Amino acid sequence: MFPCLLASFSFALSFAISASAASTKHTFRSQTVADGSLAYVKNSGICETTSGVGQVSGYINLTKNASLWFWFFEARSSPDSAPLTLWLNGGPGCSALLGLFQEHGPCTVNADGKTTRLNPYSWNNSSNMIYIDQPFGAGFSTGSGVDDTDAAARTMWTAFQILFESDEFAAFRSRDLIFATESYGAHFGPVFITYFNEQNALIDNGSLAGHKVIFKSLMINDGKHDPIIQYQSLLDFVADAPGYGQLQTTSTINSMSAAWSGTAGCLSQLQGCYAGGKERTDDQICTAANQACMTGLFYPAIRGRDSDDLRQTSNTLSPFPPTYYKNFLGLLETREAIGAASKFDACSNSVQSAFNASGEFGRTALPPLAALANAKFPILIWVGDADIKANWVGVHRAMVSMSWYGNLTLNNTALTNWTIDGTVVAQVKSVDNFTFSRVFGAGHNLPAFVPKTALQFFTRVVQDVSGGESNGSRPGSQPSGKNEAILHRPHAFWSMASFLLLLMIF
Ligand SMILES: *[C@@H]1O[C@H](CO)[C@@H](O)[C@H](O)[C@H]1NC(C)=O
Ligand SMILES: *[C@@H]1O[C@H](CO)[C@@H](O)[C@H](O)[C@H]1NC(C)=O
Ligand SMILES: *[C@@H]1O[C@H](CO)[C@@H](O)[C@H](O)[C@H]1NC(C)=O
Ligand SMILES: *[C@@H]1O[C@H](CO)[C@@H](O)[C@H](O)[C@H]1NC(C)=O
Ligand SMILES: *[C@@H]1O[C@H](CO)[C@@H](O)[C@H](O)[C@H]1NC(C)=O
Ligand SMILES: *[C@@H]1O[C@H](CO)[C@@H](O)[C@H](O)[C@H]1NC(C)=O
Ligand SMILES: *[C@@H]1O[C@H](CO)[C@@H](O)[C@H](O)[C@H]1NC(C)=O
Ligand SMILES: *[C@@H]1O[C@H](CO)[C@@H](O)[C@H](O)[C@H]1NC(C)=O
Ligand SMILES: *[C@@H]1O[C@H](CO)[C@@H](O)[C@H](O)[C@H]1NC(C)=O
Ligand SMILES: *[C@@H]1O[C@H](CO)[C@@H](O)[C@H](O)[C@H]1NC(C)=O
Ligand SMILES: CC(=O)N[C@H]1CO[C@H](CO)[C@@H](O)[C@@H]1O
Repeated sequence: MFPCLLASFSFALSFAISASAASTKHTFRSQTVADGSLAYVKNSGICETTSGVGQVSGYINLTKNASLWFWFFEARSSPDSAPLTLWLNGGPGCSALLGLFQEHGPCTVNADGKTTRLNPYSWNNSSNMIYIDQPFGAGFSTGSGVDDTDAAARTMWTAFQILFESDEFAAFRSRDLIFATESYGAHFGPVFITYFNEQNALIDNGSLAGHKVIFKSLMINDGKHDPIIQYQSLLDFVADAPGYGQLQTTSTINSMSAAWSGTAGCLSQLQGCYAGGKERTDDQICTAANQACMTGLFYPAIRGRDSDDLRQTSNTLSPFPPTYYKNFLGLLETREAIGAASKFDACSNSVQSAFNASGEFGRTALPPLAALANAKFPILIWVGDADIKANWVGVHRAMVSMSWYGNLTLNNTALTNWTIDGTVVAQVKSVDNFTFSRVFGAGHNLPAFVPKTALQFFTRVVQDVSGGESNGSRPGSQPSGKNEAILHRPHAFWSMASFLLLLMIF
């Protein structure tokens, strides 16, 4: 991987958890982005304590007063060839550190809020990982002023320009990149990748100078893709959540139904919003439409239950996943060690309000996703079966009704059981490079509930982007044998149910 880190490995081991090493601050000043810089620390010894595994944490400064916080972890094996995965949480305005500490990062914070333990199912077992708090104001990030996904995409592009310009991250310019996100990330993922591809094309034809940022794969769990389809699916899901049954009383369901289809109801207001497309003059219509749907459908749908996990009640004193990481990030020692200068805001209300006011909550995120699917861009859409908020019935309906060549085939393809060690953990179906999965026993923050299953899915995506390069020294590589040629052909993985079963028993 990047030479400086490699070179520092021998002593990284010894100073891994020493505070003095963590206080060594590095600065990189961009020559291309005015006021652009990186301010970071290396090998803080926080969270990833596996010896020899490097990390970098700090700020990507885009202007004098606006910075994105990032936390990078090397892959636990083959970091110099493993892909780089970008993880973003949703919200909008929620920190990527939710994903890091609650879902799939190198460590989990213990109940004392002060100590951590290694996560054997960390995604850096298979890939280099970079967690970024965005937009401005989320997590440890500073600044403000981003109120929609288009603006967030431009910011992230600039952030990658600064990262790739630096010696610290230069080695990743040509690396396979994976985009992984959840929930509101259903907006971020498709829009960011589409914008990056447009920028890449401008670089290719000589009209823009910069580093190309080429994502090879997109994975979205529990996505909020489309208000009309997903508010409607709340009705169906609450009436009969597959495998769990009816979630609310019949009278609640009837009132939701009235709120959905009534005059000036959720549906007709959303249709008014959709009719305006992305016109900012319609922002207020979209904001109001979403609010009507929240009141009329969402709140009744989750009454008495945890919106993120139907198996938990709303008044649980200590809901799963726990939030001990907030105490940990509140400690001055932690913040000093990792180079965080600002206060941590797990989910920023001001970002929420800004996006709310921009009307984006009432708008569909499907068109750019459909265009990527139509271009056979590798996509994994996976959903925890116990999530109410972005339930799998609605996400599935969104995927089969969006405009792309595979929608009817996907609809007509049955879900196939996916087994780990003899237990059915998920159901899967694919059309070429597009895969949909319903994951059993998981709520909204999917990997938090089923870390082992999630790592297996993730490792599969990593192998897909790595193509036939997979070999015995790579995490999760397949045993050699007569299936190898097929297994190493990227899109064949998911579409062949019989192989899936076979594969999952490695
Ligand atoms: C970058 O931003 C961080 C956080 O706001 C700040 O602490 C740091 O001084 C900035 N560094 C540079 C070089 O601008
Ligand atoms: C950041 O600084 C710019 C001018 O450099 C100013 O326009 C903007 O309002 C500032 N934003 C914040 C959040 O302070
Ligand atoms: C580069 O491509 C963009 C669109 O992809 C186009 O608008 C622009 O005119 C092209 N520039 C050149 C120099 O070809
Ligand atoms: C969104 O805006 C509406 C209308 O102003 C308001 O009622 C609602 O509380 C806002 N929601 C959020 C999450 O900011
Ligand atoms: C499926 O996608 C096609 C475009 O390929 C579109 O014309 C059609 O309306 C879509 N089907 C549904 C059910 O939405
Ligand atoms: C999708 O499949 C379901 C049955 O599983 C069927 O009722 C529905 O009409 C199909 N939708 C389309 C657009 O073909
Ligand atoms: C899939 O798994 C479920 C749950 O274990 C089981 O009930 C069902 O029979 C399985 N279906 C097939 C085709 O094996
Ligand atoms: C799947 O994606 C890979 C990598 O982008 C591409 O080479 C391949 O052609 C795609 N598969 C299909 C069936 O389009
Ligand atoms: C296996 O992969 C590793 C890391 O990508 C590489 O260093 C090694 O040369 C590969 N071995 C073979 C036999 O291809
Ligand atoms: C982590 O990767 C190693 C190979 O590099 C593999 O043996 C191990 O099974 C992986 N751990 C998990 C939990 O998948
Ligand atoms: C490949 C690799 O580094 N695997 C590690 C996975 O994480 C556990 C710690 O939880 C390590 O013991 C393994 O070595």
